[in-house]
Amino acid sequence: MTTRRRFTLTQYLIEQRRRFPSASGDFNALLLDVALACKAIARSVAFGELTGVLGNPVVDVATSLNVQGEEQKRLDVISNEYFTQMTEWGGHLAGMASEEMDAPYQIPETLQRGKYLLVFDPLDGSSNIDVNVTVGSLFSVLRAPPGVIDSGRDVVEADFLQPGTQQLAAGYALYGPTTMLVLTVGNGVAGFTLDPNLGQFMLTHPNMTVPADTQEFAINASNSRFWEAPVKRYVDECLAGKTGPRGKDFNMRWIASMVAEAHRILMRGGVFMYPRDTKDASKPGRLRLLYEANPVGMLIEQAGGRASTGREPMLQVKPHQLHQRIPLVFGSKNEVERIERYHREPNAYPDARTPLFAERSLFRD
Ligand code: AFP
Repeated sequence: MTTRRRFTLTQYLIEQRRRFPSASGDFNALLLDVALACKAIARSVAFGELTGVLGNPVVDVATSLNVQGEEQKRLDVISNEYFTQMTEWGGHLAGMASEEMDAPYQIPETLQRGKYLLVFDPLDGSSNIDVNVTVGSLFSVLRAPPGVIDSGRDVVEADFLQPGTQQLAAGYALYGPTTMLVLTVGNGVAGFTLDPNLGQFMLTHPNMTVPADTQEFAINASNSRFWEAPVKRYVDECLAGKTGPRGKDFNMRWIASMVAEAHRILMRGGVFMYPRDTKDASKPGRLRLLYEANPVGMLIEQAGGRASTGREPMLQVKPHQLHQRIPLVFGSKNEVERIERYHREPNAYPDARTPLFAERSLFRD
């Protein structure tokens, strides 16, 4: 059997770099450092409890709550350290920001600073770690503002507050039955599978695209009583299946690891919703804009899908805070556009609770 020659991540990046003849190679080197961090995290995830990284931090960890006020699992902390340690020394970064760090991370003054910003969620889906369900890492590369590059000054929060359209690259690592890296550098989406024997990410999915239609939706249905009318309308119509206005049956999934949901949608279509709800008025959504919604948004749109807040395209949102949350809907283009349309017609839903459409009877009860 002739073994099919596969591209490595390095070869793919070199191919992509041909579009920029004057490129220095810094961008590719940064992405390879990110890939190394993901390989290190994959190893820690794979060893799990064998190395005692699961469960909550031991009491000697100074702060076991992250900026979101959520319990930090030890693997969250380790994953964050892998990202900073593997990428800070290469001289490509002006600074970093992470879900696990309150303030932007400064490149040590002993190291050279570069022209890019790295934004990441080192371990997404961490509530699944202890039950051995797929988790992932998310990352996004931005260009540092000119003032930062020219002066070499420390980065500040404002440097990161760029809309998703400004992303130069975005991707995720998926720590599942296989470890994968899915990446866009602005020219489509490519998927790589980690070859454990080589320790290399091999190109296995060269041109990932999201089907425009689907019969599969993902949402945490336990929040349904908090949803806004357009989301309730959309989900009710999916649940009505063939008997309802959609005229076809739908399937539902909820893994509670957005990276895993995003990968399923990239592979076979679907729609993911974590909408604004009334559960906690202080939170306009659960997902974070800069290091979850934007990288996934870039990947999905590069693959021909659509990413939205439900009311506006995700990548056009102007961030106002490093850790801000945002309502998130992404996936098959035609489904996301339908959900957006429902948000433009909030009163169009013939909801049984609305007196106008309540059950009518000739005989008043
Ligand atoms: P954790 O990283 O805290 O587990 O959150 C994961 C996540 O941000 C996203 O990956 C999931 O889709 C979503 O939260 C799950 O939220 P629920 O636990 O409310 O279903």
